Amino acid sequence: MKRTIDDLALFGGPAAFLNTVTVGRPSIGDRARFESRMAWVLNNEWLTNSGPLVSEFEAEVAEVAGVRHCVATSNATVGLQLALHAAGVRGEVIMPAMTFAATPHAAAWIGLEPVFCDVDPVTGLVDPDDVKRRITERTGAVVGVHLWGQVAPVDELDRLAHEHGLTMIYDAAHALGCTRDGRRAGGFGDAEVFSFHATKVVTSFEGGALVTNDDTLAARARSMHNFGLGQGGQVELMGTNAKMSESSAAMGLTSLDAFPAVCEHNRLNHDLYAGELRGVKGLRVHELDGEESSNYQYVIVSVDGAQTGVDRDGIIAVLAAEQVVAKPYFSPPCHLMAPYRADPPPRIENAEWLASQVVALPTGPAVSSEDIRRICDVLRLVVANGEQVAGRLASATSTPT
Ligand code: T4K
Repeated sequence: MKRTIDDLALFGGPAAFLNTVTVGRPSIGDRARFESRMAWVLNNEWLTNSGPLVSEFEAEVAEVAGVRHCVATSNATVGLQLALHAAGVRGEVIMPAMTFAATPHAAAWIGLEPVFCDVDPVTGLVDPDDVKRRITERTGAVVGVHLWGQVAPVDELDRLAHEHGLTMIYDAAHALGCTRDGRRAGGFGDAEVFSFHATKVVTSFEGGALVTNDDTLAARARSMHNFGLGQGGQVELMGTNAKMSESSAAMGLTSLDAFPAVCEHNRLNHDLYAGELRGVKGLRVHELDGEESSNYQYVIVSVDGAQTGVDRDGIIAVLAAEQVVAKPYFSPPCHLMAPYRADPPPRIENAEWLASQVVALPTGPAVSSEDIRRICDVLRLVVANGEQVAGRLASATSTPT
């Protein structure tokens, strides 16, 4: 255990971990089961284009989400494009500034115009009142984001979209298995899109899924994700190639098998972090509503630099030296990213404030209780000596090499 800041790896001590502990380690599930599924795929010689494992994966995701339709995609970014395109959206798309770049990219890449709105300062979820303020005659859709395993205020957003005749899509990349008022993410708005990227709670290597209860939208999306081909094999719609492969579905099914156990492991990890960091001045573990279900795939901590003495980026640097990869999900907010930054940029206050403070700490099946205790030991030591650590960090970065 480290006793003084000289023991920190950044200042010459041994690293707390021999092997990197990181945010985003994949939940691959039972490896033997994956290998047998892959052997089956190879024997079957059907690798993509709506194969049997993709169909099975779609049925399982639809069941988890409690929806009628699921179209598996190659990733969530194209899934969002597919949703917006299949719904015929034009013009501006309102979305929170506090999200991953994929949300605005998906819209901008197909010629739509992202318009960023603010979020709730506590939950980080999209603020429906600010969405309302930003609706113009050019608005075509709203994209709500279910951030960090919490479901956005869907009733307010769905109502707003309905009143203004807008398409309502949810970026549900973080929200498989999560609920709002006991209702699972999946059936809200016109469509929702999950991510099954390597770093997500269920992974298919790369992958996503558009889910909906809208029969027409589902049929259009299914055709469009396969070049716009119709039942008869003729091109009927303008489409793209957004298909999931059989190998991805083999991984997705195996990862899904482990999903309940992984959620439980993540919940225990989250609670352990909260307990270990309770009372540490300036560090706050983001709480999730205990009445709702969550996959707990991110453990988010807010760092109030005025209290800790060392800011969020300093803490990330200290942890990195200890072989702990923590990530600032999501910083900067999207309206300050190069492709979207106006001159001068608008102020989107809550999103900016949150983005300057938040850091995601390692969790997932590869992260044990012992790992978490060791990470929290480092954090407590850093905060107890915040100004000294910040001073030494500053002189280390200003020393010419
Ligand atoms: N909407 C939202 C709100 C999202 O958060 C995302 C994706 C999307 C939409 C789009 O979904 P996809 O189109 O990707 O399906 C990662 C992911 O690439 C991205 O999918 C994810 N959100 C975002 C939050 O995180 P990076 O740049 O932080 O990834 P990277 O490569 O730095 O990985 C993070 C850590 O994960 C690494 O330090 C180590 C670990 N890792 C990563 C990979 C890829 C592994 O252990 N194994 C791996 O294979 O963006």
